[in-house]
Amino acid sequence: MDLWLKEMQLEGEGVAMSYKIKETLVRKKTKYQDLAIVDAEVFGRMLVLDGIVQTTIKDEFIYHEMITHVPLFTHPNPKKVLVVGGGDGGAIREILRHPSVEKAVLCEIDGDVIEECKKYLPEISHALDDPRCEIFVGDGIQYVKDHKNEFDVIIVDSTDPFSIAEGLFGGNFYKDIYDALTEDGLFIAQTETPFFLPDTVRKVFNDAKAIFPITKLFMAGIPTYPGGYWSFTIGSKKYDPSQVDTTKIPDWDTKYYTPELHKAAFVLPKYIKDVI
Ligand code: AG3
Repeated sequence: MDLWLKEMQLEGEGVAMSYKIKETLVRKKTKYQDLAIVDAEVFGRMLVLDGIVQTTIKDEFIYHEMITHVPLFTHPNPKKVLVVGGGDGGAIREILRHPSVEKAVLCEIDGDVIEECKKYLPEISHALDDPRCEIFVGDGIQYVKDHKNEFDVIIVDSTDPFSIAEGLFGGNFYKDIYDALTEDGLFIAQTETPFFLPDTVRKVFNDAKAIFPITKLFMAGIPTYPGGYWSFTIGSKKYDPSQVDTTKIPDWDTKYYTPELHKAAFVLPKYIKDVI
């Protein structure tokens, strides 16, 4: 019997994506959500929260490289970085490749995500054990409110804007993020699919724009996310992420990010320019 995971990519609106599954490694109800780690035929092990694929062994490099290296190579000397969400540890792994980073704090609301990813997705989560990584299990909104003028870069690696992640999208949270950043800091958030959710992308972008002097959106192609083409929004106090000096960025052993692509990712198709 074949086992398939069917993700409703657009709840109630008739779009789904299916993956043939070889094995279910863990499935449980945590305090906050339904958590599964499964082994899929094509994408390898994947983390699934409330039925939504969050990250997979095969394509995680795209999301994690872009959500970290774009902001961290925009800031000239990022020392202290905060990740809100991101309990799988993929963003932390990429952040800690930056030699200037002294401390990377992970604030994840669901401790079970961290524990299960440590157990079943070590390729993604291994940097969570690095001494420069500090883990805080708790509410990101409260954590950001409690820390002022402290982080050079804040990365919002959240689930979709429903349920526990709803408060991580929008003006109130971005205002607290602004205050938690140092005077030349910047933040980045994963901001969904402009193709399927134009209103969400528009609102989030404009909320950030009302608070940050420089606000930019870039795109990356991610096969397991709805529409296959995903947006990220950066709000920055001083440095323009789309105007980096690419000659100053080292050519690392990455699989998606390159200095050239850093700039190119901000060149948007017309329908997306029209969304924001
Ligand atoms: N964070 C989830 C991105 C949103 C995915 N949404 C979706 N597939 N509908 C990724 C976690 C990786 N650290």
